Amino acid sequence: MPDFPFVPLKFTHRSAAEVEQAARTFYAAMDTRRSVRDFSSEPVPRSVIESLVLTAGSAPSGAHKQPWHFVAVSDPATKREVRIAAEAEEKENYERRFPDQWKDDLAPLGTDWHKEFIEIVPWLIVVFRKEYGLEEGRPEKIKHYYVSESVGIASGFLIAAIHRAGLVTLTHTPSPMGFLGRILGRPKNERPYLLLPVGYPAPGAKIPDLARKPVSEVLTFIE
Ligand code: IYR
Repeated sequence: MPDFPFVPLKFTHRSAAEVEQAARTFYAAMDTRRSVRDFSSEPVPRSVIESLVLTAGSAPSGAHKQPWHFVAVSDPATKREVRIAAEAEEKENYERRFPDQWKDDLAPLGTDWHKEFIEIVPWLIVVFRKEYGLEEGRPEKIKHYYVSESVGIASGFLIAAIHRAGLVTLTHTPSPMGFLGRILGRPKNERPYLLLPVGYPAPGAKIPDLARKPVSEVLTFIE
């Protein structure tokens, strides 16, 4: 046994039938999740954001380094600053940087450079990846492992938690998003990863009519 402490796993053994049922129920709940671009300004308590981020932070990570940081913004002036900077980048993307192929692929989503939702929504959660760790008053960098994978998984947990709480979000990646580190005053070891507006949908919100791939297309069994 290793020298570090180990504790017993807390685990409830479920029967095959119970596992079957639980897997189906969770799928049914998750399958109703949709990305939303049309938000209401209805407030969401800060305590909810804290619970959502606790769920995100329960994700596995390389060598348990937890290489993430979350910034939750409700301050109107900061949201405004983020919106102005995001729209400036997106305007450049849509008008000059995106190749035609990319714009064609986005057409079914009905997106453009306008991002009013950044100001309307009660909360923005900005996910940062920590390229390496830094400790108060120490110059050395703490090595982090599999940062993309770890932060991607944590973001997946966060999106699932937002959905299960009864709220909606959008995986928004204004690009390039260096402005988020500057506006939010993050240290040099952090890089912005995702911007998640979190709230309720606007009454009558519409979403694109998209279908998910059938399981036969995304799953291969070798038995
Ligand atoms: N970030 C831009 C463009 C965009 C890119 C992809 I890939 C999408 O799936 C959706 C949007 C925007 O938010 O408009």
